[in-house]
Amino acid sequence: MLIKRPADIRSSEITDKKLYLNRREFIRAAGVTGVAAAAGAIGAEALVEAKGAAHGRKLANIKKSPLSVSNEKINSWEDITSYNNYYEFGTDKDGPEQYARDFKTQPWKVSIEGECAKKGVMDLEDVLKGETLEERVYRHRCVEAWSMVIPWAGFPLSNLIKRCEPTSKAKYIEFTTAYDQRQMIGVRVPVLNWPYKEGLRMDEAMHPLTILVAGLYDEVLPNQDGAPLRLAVPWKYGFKHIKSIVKVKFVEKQPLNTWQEQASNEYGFYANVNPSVDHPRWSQATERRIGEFFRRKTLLFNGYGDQVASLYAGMDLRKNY
Ligand SMILES: Nc1nc2c(c(=O)[nH]1)N[C@H]1C(S)=C(S)[C@@H](COP(=O)(O)O)O[C@H]1N2
Ligand SMILES: [Mo]
Repeated sequence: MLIKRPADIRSSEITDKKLYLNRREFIRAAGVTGVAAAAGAIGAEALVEAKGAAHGRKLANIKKSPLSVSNEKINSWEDITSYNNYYEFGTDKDGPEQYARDFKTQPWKVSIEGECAKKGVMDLEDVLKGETLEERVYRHRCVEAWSMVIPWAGFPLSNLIKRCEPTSKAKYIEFTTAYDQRQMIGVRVPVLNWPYKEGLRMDEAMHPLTILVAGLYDEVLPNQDGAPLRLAVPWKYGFKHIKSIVKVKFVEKQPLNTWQEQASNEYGFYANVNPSVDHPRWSQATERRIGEFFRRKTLLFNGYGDQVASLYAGMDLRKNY
């Protein structure tokens, strides 16, 4: 059964009304075929069981991280794998679960480019080689004002950065998501300027809280959550957490990220969670934790201020949103 939480259908939570296609329009525009399309076209979502991802391969030897948040209830596997933003697989929250199911994440290559000594194409296995995956329970705060608590399995992005040996000109990193018209039905619709891109300043990228994620709970990362490799930067809004990364490029100038390119008055480069800087079309003061009824107050830097506020000392966070 598909669980429709009443607040999920509030139009203010839909990312952008201009961009939003309803299910029927999306199915038509993307030319989706098969059972999912049949179910979608007649609005009978129940035909496609939305139970969250099937359980995948178990990951061994995951160590617990002291950087996890404690004393907060972790969202269920079902919540985390059935309520997703991943526009390459459609703009509905329950779309990625269906449409990303057969996305091929093996073999997978990550291209290392730009201002670094070790340029080249790495196999995913080499990216992961020598890394111990840690369970990092992180708060996730989407710009659409919902949130979750997610037990990622990942390793510090700084480890990969060091292996790439960035030059002194490397001030930022630009990440790029896979783009595959054949497998990603969402990219057939020009809702965003594909491929999806994101960026971090080098000190943000090197911060111990910034991780590359390869698992969820103690299992391989499900496709709808960005398999096989996605970013988690817990003090920033969800859109910074780029999925299915195929390119890491060291650059001198601040790169443009996809949402900023889409609407720069609404989405900035920094995108630090900030309850006092509203999105132009809605308040950012509170959030709805998936699975809870009452809204809760959003915390500055998503509650990670002690660890990250110093990165932005002296910066005007109203201008640098
Ligand atoms: N490539 C890509 N990455 C993406 C997105 C996307 O549409 N495409 N959506 C972002 C947004 S807005 C959020 S909130 C998170 C959601 O991650 P989750 O589905 O694993 O919870 O992924 C982010 N990463
Ligand atoms: Mo988001």
